[in-house]
Amino acid sequence: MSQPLLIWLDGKLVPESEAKISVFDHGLLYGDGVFEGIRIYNGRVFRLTEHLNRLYDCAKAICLTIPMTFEELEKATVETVAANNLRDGYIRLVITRGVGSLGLNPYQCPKASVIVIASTITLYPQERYEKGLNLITCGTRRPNSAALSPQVKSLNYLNNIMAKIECLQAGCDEGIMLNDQGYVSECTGDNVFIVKNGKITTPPISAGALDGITRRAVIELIAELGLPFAEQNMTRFDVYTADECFLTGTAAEVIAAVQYDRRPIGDGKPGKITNELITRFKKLANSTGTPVTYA
Ligand code: PXG
Repeated sequence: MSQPLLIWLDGKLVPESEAKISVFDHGLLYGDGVFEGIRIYNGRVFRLTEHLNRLYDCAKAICLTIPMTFEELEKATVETVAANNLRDGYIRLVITRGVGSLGLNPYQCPKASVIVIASTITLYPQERYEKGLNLITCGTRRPNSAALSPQVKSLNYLNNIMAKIECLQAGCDEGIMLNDQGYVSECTGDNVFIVKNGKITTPPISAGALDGITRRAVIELIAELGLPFAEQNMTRFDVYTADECFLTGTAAEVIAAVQYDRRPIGDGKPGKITNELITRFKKLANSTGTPVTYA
């Protein structure tokens, strides 16, 4: 049996069996809160500052005060990783609106709750990292930014979950979500890139894609390689006719997609540029980041 996890909950590390929140927490009642997913590679937290910046921005956008300073939360995150002795793993930061009365009013919730879970995550089977993913087009669309900004990593992921159900019911691994105009936006928890005639393209953030931190890292790697790149609107046709396709995300990392709506992408195998970026991303992830001091 592995050791029970130690969870950071409102200022204390507690065993997972004691890490409980109230049924009156608005995070549960209304999905009112924000979260982050962060990876630990080789004893270092990858792009911690960027993840925390995004978390604080998302909290600000929904008028949620995180009851800890940036530095305190940074310290709590690294301490939780160390307490669980994780060299490689996955951190879930969750900020809930906190306990309040029944009724939407968030101002009835005096204090937000802070949860830090350090554990592991496996998004796709290992075989898929070698052979690539099968994608479909999801009927469920990304929300219009006038309804809810797709930049907010909120605790309300129902539209992504509905899209994921569509993928799984179709016997596929993942799916492309379109925006309300019908342009490709992203996948259910990953950003999407295509390669055509040596040029790499990804939808702009304005297409409803999350400003993914793995996406940013991969864009930096593309620049280092000196490859042609553009953020531009793309349609399903562009993906059908691409030479290569790959997805990026903290949980997914960098992974090839080889089939889309039952059509092979390129020759149906992970492409050369995709494989190069996967190798370079692994190198970057394993050699940079905030070091964790273990006991
Ligand atoms: N798009 C969406 C909608 C996301 O939720 C990404 C893209 C990739 O962003 P990063 O910054 O991670 O490169 C995400 C983040 C999961 C899971 O369990 C997925 C994410 C976060 C947490 C959990 O599938 N994806």
